[in-house]
Amino acid sequence: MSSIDTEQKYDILIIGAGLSGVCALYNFRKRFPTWRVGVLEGADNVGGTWYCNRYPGARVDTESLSYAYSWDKDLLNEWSWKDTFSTQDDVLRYIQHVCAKHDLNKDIQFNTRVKTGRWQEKNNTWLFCDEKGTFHRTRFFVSCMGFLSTPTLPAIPDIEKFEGEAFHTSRWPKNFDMTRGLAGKRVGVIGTGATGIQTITAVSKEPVKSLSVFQRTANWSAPLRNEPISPQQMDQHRRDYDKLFKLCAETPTCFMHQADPRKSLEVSAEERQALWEEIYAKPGFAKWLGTFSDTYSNREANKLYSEFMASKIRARIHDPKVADSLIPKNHGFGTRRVPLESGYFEVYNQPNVHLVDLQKTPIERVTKNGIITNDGKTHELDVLIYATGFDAITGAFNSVDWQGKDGRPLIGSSDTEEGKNAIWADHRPRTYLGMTACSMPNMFMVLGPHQPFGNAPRTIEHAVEVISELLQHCKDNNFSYVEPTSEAVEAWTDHVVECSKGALSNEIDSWMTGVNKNVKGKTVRSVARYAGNAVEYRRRCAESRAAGWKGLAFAQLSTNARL
Ligand code: NA7
Repeated sequence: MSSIDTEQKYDILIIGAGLSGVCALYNFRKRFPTWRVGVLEGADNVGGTWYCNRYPGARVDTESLSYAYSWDKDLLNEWSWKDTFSTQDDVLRYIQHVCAKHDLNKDIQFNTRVKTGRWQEKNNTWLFCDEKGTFHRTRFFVSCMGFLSTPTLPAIPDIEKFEGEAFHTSRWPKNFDMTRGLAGKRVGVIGTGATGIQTITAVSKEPVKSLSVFQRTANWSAPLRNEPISPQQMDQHRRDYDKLFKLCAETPTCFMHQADPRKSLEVSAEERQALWEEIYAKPGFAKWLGTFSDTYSNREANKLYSEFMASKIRARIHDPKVADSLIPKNHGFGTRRVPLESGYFEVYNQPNVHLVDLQKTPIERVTKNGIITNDGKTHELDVLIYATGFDAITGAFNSVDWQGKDGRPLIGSSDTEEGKNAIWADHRPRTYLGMTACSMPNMFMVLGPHQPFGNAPRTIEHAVEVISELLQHCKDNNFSYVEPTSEAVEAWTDHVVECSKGALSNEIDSWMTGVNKNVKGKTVRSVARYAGNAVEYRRRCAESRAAGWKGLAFAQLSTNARL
């Protein structure tokens, strides 16, 4: 039997069944009832990020209320969030409930990881092959692969030699019994980003013999201030959902927090302090996003706010030397994604917790029973947890072998012949509206590079809506081909770069600026996300649509038959 006989056929194929894929599946199925819509998912269940990241203490630091799908009106009326900021298992339970309620799983093929994607010029289709060798042919495909879904291990010599238990936070072993697995053990955690901070706080509460935290870069972090939501409060919240979603649609990052329009240095020191104290006492990202409007573009303003935050950290740690190590020196507050914490800094007051400041004593190598730092010290460990982050933004794309139009690879390093021809040479995305790319016809991206990141479900819903409209346009006109023009891609990519100018975050290495020293070829900063605000982004998408999808080229196949 040839592959043609066995291949599965779709009109729209979605890759990934996390928050994006579930939203896309529901909406496409509803809008295109006669089309074959399917999803391929590598894991054995839905949930994506919220399925994989089962590490202890995992919690969303966006308000749960604004983390729901706004189109599921019944569920908004029925569903009760337990916490202002939900635990990982509650968010996962929510996604699984949405899928069960709308019978979505029947169109999702689990345990199916895509390995190759080939553009087929002769009939305007994509042909995918999964790890098991099954072929999937589709007219359109929608990437819902997530921008933080490909974990990276640290590039440290000899990590394979460790003989204790070792795992990445986003590959936390299923059914790991925290107490039995950690009690009396010498535990090490590498990484102090949002994940590390949640993990370290949770592990410190277990009866571990010792907890050693290996910190390469200190991160600013501020209190989450989670509270339970009572049934009475939930009743009120349900009545306010429309107002809440409207507010999120008006803010720059779709969160419910707005910057104070004043500039830091326009007000007196007392007024500054008053606002900072007010937002510091609030839950969630208020202290990141609710401060003075110039905090992340004006160096002096950022320095003042960072000093305020540093004083808050110092006040919580007994040992001033440890406090000093925990306060970032080389980047200001808010210029990287701010992890929110619940008692993180107090962890370092415990006698069994040791901070290993890798700025002072870098890791030399891993041994079978621990980590050696360059001061010659061996940190003996039974369990080693890698909270070392992700090959962000382009990582999920990079795990598939692509041949776009004319056989072009999607990602490559420009120091190789093949890489020079790559569509995103040197991991630098070039997109139109963050949803489409040249030489990748009929591909659409949800949470793709150059989209505004922020409150994920809000951004996802908008992207799915735009892609639905675009697919409707293709359907109405019998278009079997859509690709952005190179002019539109150049102009959009230039605009994305332009928007990021002046932002202090742009001067700092982080996953948001495309740097990950554990990934070959990701050492130079790039602009990974749209830093113009989400309102402007939506306006530009609407403008393209109103102008007959300006920036996109369409074509009909001479025989536009079903696949
Ligand atoms: P992050 O924010 O990328 O953090 C990864 C952490 O791991 C960070 O502290 C890194 O230090 C550290 N790291 C990475 N590689 C090494 C090596 N080789 N040696 C020592 N330390 C290392 O990932 P998270 O999972 O915490 O969060 C990702 C996002 O998920 C988060 O922003 C939320 O939006 C959800 P570095 O700072 O690079 O020096």
